[in-house]
Amino acid sequence: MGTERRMNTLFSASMMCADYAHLEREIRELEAGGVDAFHIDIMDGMFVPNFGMGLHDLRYIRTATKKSVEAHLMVREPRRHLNIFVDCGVDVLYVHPESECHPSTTLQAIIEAGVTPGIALNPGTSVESVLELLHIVERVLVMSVNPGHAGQIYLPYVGQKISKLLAMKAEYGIELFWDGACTPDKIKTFAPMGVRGFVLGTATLFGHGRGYGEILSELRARAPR
Ligand code: S6P
Ligand code: MG
Repeated sequence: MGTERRMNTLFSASMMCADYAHLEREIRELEAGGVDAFHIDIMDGMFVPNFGMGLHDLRYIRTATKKSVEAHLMVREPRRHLNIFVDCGVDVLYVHPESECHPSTTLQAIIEAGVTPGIALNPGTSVESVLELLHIVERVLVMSVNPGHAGQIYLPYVGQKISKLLAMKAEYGIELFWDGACTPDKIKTFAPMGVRGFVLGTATLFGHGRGYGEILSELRARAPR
């Protein structure tokens, strides 16, 4: 890892945590604060026990920003609905391998649609169980909380999986992203080790009574630029 080119760290805003009374203002302030991407959590109440953001939210955010928009699909059989998300103009699609009988077919469809393919790994999903998929994805989103809710506590055993993936990322040509309970101390530790990006929710970005620019500047000061 020491010899590889250092890449700037990417920060995504988990829009499920935004203030919906002022969504446009939130988007403007996040952009002005220097956020790199907007993270949209889509849930179906089946794959995870919750309902996240809706298509109206996604379409609005897509039209309101030129920054990258990533959809994290926590739904059963996402291949059935891929066209909807592709038509929304998302830049990145994350799917959970366990949500499909044939996740490689789904990932291939994402690639053919011209969208960046990613897999999201639940805390209980091993690297070994998705090894073949690492050949075809560009991104791996490691979840350090069980999927479905913001504001959860970091599950420490996920750190071993991150370390394992960091050691494999050059061989497979993948970039690692982290979703769930991303605190400043985790970012400070793992960004220099090679985790490319972090999804920021309540742990760091939202609801702290501080400007997004101030928070993001502090994070960037601790991460590769
Ligand atoms: C969880 C979802 C995440 C959360 C994010 C919230 O199912 O995929 O993207 O929205 O983790 O961040 P935090 O800091 O509240 O855990
Ligand atoms: Mg997410």
